[in-house]
Amino acid sequence: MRGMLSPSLMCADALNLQSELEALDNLGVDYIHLDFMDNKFVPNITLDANLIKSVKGVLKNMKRDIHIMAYEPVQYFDRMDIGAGDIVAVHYEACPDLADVIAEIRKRNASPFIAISPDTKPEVLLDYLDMIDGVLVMTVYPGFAGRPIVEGSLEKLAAVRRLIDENAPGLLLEVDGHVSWDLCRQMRECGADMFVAGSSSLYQKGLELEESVARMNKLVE
Ligand code: S6P
Ligand code: MG
Repeated sequence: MRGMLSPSLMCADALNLQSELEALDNLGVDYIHLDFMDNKFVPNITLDANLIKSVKGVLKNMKRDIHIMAYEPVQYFDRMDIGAGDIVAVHYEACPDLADVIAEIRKRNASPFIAISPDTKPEVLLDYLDMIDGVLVMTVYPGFAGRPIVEGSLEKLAAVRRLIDENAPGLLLEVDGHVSWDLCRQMRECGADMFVAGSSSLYQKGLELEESVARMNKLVE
């Protein structure tokens, strides 16, 4: 499978979100990465649930890739209008009732992913692999853009890929955090399928979106 981009909307120009979304959609980008935070699981707030819902009305081909960094995520699902075509990643560390949360995502015909923070071991995924469609590996500590990659993240990405291939082949592997121009090819070689592009690549100042999307597609192809 070719590598797919998921540009992070929290890194785009906040005053021009609609035109940013339309531009990405017209360039054939597969996903738009939508970060939701509750200021509890992580010490920050970014995109709000109503905005995440509104994004749906603008997209033609691009799909929503919703990354929920919050406790008790189910309470937000209706407000985000989660449904068919959406990826919804919820954090292992935030959900003691993970199997129930995954079932709620399935009930809405969306695709459940489990997100794991840098300090969480890949083996925790084993109990859930048959319930999900993918894994999101955080290679920075969640909460903010522009953070440095956590040491050992490439090895961890490769370990998650092996775990998937041995136990549930076909699941998607998404990498989120410092997916830079320098690192994205190595992340691809470690087995990532989806690449969250933020301030380390597509949203660096002064770059032209069309050229940057083409460049990144080439690096992760
Ligand atoms: C961070 C969030 C991420 C960021 C992304 C930004 O908590 O989940 O999706 O938006 O990491 O990219 P970068 O290149 O600035 O790390
Ligand atoms: Mg994210």
